[in-house]
Amino acid sequence: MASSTYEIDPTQTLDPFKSLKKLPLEEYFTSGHRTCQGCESALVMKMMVKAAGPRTIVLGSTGCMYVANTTYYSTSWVVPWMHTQLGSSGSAGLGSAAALKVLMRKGKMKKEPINVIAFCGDGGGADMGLGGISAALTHPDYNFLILMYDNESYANTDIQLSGSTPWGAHTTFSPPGKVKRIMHHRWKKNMAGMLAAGHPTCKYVSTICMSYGLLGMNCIRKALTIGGPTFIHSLDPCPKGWDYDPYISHDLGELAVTTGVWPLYEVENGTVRLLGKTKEIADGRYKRGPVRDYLLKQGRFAHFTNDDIEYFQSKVDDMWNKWLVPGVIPMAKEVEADAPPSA
Ligand SMILES: Cc1ncc(C[n+]2csc(CCOP(=O)(O)OP(=O)(O)O)c2C)c(N)n1
Ligand code: SF4
Ligand SMILES: [Mg+2]
Repeated sequence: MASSTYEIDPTQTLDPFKSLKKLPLEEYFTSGHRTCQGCESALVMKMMVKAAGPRTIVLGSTGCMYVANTTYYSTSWVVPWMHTQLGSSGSAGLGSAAALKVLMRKGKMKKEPINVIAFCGDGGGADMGLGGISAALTHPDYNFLILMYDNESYANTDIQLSGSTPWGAHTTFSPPGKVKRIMHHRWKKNMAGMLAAGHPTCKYVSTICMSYGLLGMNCIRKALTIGGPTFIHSLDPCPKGWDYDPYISHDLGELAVTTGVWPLYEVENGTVRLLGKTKEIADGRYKRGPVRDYLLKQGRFAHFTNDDIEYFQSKVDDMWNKWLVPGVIPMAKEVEADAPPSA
């Protein structure tokens, strides 16, 4: 695999894990956290750092994955971890990577590959910290990964809607009422696609869902091996915010992918690849399920009528049938029947 740009020896090779049975047994995010039962974001933290290994620094912006994981005098992090301000994952990742590089260049630290992972929630990443992430991804000389764990709300402060909340969802900012049923009219931001399309210096972007854990961990290993800057967007079912029995967290992640709501893909140095079940759907080897199966398992969509479900379905169908690359690039190519001859 490619070495990092630290010019260090030995190079880091985080080869893909071959199977779940061959995963290392060591845990670097362990007991001691207070996330809800069935919290997929906690699982993302655990698998993220298992994929990265012990030579890793994690920087986490405010949100559930800060507050619930670092109760006073206890933490579940085994690797070095630092809190950063809610909108600061971009600057924290870039600054830490730059500091490591300088310390190694000046001989104040042993030269070795050290993974820098800055994580943020959807509120901290897709809304508040978007400018900082965008700026960080324009720096090709530093090695860091920004991972956005997306539970589709500002969960830690009691489920307010974010730019990542799906259309129509019940949140504390969009409670359905008798007069007005749908209180949230905006479509979820296409965060990973936006960052991939807008930042040619970003060497790797992918979407993951830890219901497909091996794939998710291997995307993280690939991002860390490529170096940086890199970005990963993870969709994480959240029993509290999505209002369902924690028992079905894993199933909901699978349904998000198999209904086509959450396409899995990677963009590596400008090349797009659909991944896993998403590729099977695109190739016609797997039939995309109806979004109804995904939506109606969640209390946040319990107020949906058949018309609402049909509208949601039509938007997902558009993504699959009209986008230049399904789930990635929302622009459609215009086919001009009477195109003027070129001059
Ligand atoms: C500048 C700033 N504004 C508001 C807050 C309050 N706050 C703390 S956590 C949080 C929610 C963050 O949402 P998200 O990034 O999606 O993470 P989640 O809680 O969903 O894990 C908010 C609004 C804060 N800490 N800092
Ligand atoms: S509110 Fe959601 S994201 Fe936060 S700890 Fe609970 S399940 Fe996890
Ligand atoms: Mg959130």
